[in-house]
Amino acid sequence: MSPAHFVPLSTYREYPPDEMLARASKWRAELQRRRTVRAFSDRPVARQIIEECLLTAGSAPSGVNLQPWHFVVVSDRGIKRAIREAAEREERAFYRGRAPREWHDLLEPLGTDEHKPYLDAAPYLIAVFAQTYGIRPDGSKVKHYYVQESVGIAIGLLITALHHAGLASLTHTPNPMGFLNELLERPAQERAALIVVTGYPDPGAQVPVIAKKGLTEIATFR
Ligand code: IYR
Repeated sequence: MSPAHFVPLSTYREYPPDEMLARASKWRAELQRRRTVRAFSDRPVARQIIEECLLTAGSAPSGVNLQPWHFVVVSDRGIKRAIREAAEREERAFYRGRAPREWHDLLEPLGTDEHKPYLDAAPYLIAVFAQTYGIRPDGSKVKHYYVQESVGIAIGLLITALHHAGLASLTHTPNPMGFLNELLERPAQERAALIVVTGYPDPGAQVPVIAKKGLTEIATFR
């Protein structure tokens, strides 16, 4: 184990309180424009933009900084098609019976179904894998801590970065997702968390009318 090594915090920036509030409000408005999109254009997007957003995601805090994630960026048409076919197979079973009634009813207003054309239309599918443990160069295992929390935070940063860059995204969760390990050749210690579909929205994209909870519903101040 290497000893702790510290340097001064040089990246922090303080703003006057009124500027802080203005920044917080502006950022809220910016992020409240983000919508989950389910209709994508096939317009290409430069890979470098995705790379920048992935590095943002990779800056997320994680349990003992073990960074228990791996992102597989799929732009290959054949692999996208294979993912679509496998996802639609699972989704068909889900929508035609596997989904409990209650879940089915909740999905109704979102208008989702077993058809996932965006999986081969969008220029990028980013499959996010959570590493339940790591492997040292000598082959021994390293336990990872707070894997789901860490990966969830990284995904949050990823969709924020994509939105900020001007791309639309969809956090897609085919159920179950085991097929992704096989198609994307990921090892057994990795579990697919979800697929982030990203690109330009289809010009005719529509989104469901939904509401977000207000502050008093989501927060308590004591
Ligand atoms: N995986 C399905 C169903 C679905 C589940 C949840 I939770 C959603 O928020 C939306 C959809 C699908 O992608 O259609």
